[in-house]
Amino acid sequence: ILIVWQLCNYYYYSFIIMSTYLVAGAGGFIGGHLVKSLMSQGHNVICADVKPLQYWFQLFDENKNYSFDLKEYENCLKATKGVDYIYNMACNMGGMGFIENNKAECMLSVLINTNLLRACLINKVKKYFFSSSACVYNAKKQKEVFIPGLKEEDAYPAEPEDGYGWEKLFSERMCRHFTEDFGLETRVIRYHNVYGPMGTYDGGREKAPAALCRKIILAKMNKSNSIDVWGDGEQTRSFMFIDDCLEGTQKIFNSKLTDVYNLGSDEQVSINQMISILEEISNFKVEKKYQLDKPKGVRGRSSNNDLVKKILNWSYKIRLKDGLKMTYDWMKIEIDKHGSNISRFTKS
Ligand code: GDC
Repeated sequence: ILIVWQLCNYYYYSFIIMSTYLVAGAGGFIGGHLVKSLMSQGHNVICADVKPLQYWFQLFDENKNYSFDLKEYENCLKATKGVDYIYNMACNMGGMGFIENNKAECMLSVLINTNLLRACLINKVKKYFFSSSACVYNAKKQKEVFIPGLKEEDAYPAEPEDGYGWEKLFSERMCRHFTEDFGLETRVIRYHNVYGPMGTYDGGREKAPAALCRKIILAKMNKSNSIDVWGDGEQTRSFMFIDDCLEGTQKIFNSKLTDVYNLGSDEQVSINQMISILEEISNFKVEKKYQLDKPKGVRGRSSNNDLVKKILNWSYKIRLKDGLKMTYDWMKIEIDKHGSNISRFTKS
C-alpha cells in the first residue's frame, strides 16, 4: 500500500512539474512576479515580451525567454508550442499619463489577445488567462469621489475608458466567445491598480503609487519641499499590492470559475490621503502643487470583491500603508543605485 501511495504521489507531483506555462508580458511588472511564483512552484515557464531582455524587470536565464512581439500571429504560434496554460499579462499600458495620450497604441494590444487565442486552438492549450482592468467600468458610475465599490455588472451598459478600456472590454468578450464557440477554457480578471516593487516608476508609464513614491523620494533627496500632483488630489482609487494580486490570480485561474471577476482592494483613498501615508513613511512633509491640466481619469473608483470573497474566500491582505512602505523602500534603493533621472525600467 505504501509503495502504491508513493507512486501515486510521484506521478501526481510529476504531473504538476510537467505543466508548462507561457507568461505573455513576462518582462513587465505583474508578469515578472508571476514567472517567479510559477517557478517556485516547480513549473516549467516560457516567457515572452516585446521588450529587449535587458529591460525586463525580472529575467530568469533558466527559462526559455522570447523577446518578440506577440501582436504577430507567427510569434504566438511559436510561444504557445507545447504549452499547457497561458497567462496573458501583455499589453501596451501605463498610468493615466500614458493611456490618455496613447489610445491607438493601447487598442492595438487587441492583436496580442486575438492571436494568442487563435494559437491556443492550434496548439491545444488547456486554459487561457486574460488580464483585464478596472478601466472597463462605465465612466458614468465613477463621477463622485467616494463611490461604492464597482461590481462586475457595472461594466454595462458599456462606456469604458477611451482606448485602453475599450480594448480590455472587447478582449474580455473575445475570451467568452472562444469558450462558447471553441470550448477553450478561459479566465478573466479585472485588476484594480496593482502596485509594488519591481515596476515602472519613471519615464511616463508609472501609475500614481509609483509616481508619488518617486516624487517624495526625490524631494527628500534634493531637499525640496514641494511635489507636483495631478488634479486636485481629491480623486479616489483603491490599490492592490502585487502579492495579493498573484495569490488571487492563481486562485481564480486554478478554480472552476469562468465568469469575469474583480480583483482589488476596497481600501478607497484619495490621492491626498495616499500622499499623507507616504509622508509618514518617508518622515518628510511636502507641499502639494496641484496640476489641474494633467490626466486625471475618473473621479472615484474602488473595487467590490464580494463575488471572489464569497466563492473562493479570497480577500486582499496587505493594507495600503504596508504595501506602500515596501514599494517606497525598494524604490529608494533603486534610485540610490541608479540615480534620480534614469531608470533601467523606463523602456516600453
Ligand atoms: O495613473 P493612475 O494610477 O491611473 O492615476 C490615478 C490618479 O492619480 C489619477 O487621477 C491621476 O491624475 C492621479 N495622479 C496624481 N499625481 C502622478 O504623478 C499623479 N502620476 C500618475 N500616474 N497619476 C497621478 C489606471 C490605469 C491603469 C490600470 C488601472 C486599473 O487608472 O492607468 O492602466 O488599468 O487604472 O485600475 P488610474 O487609477 O486612473
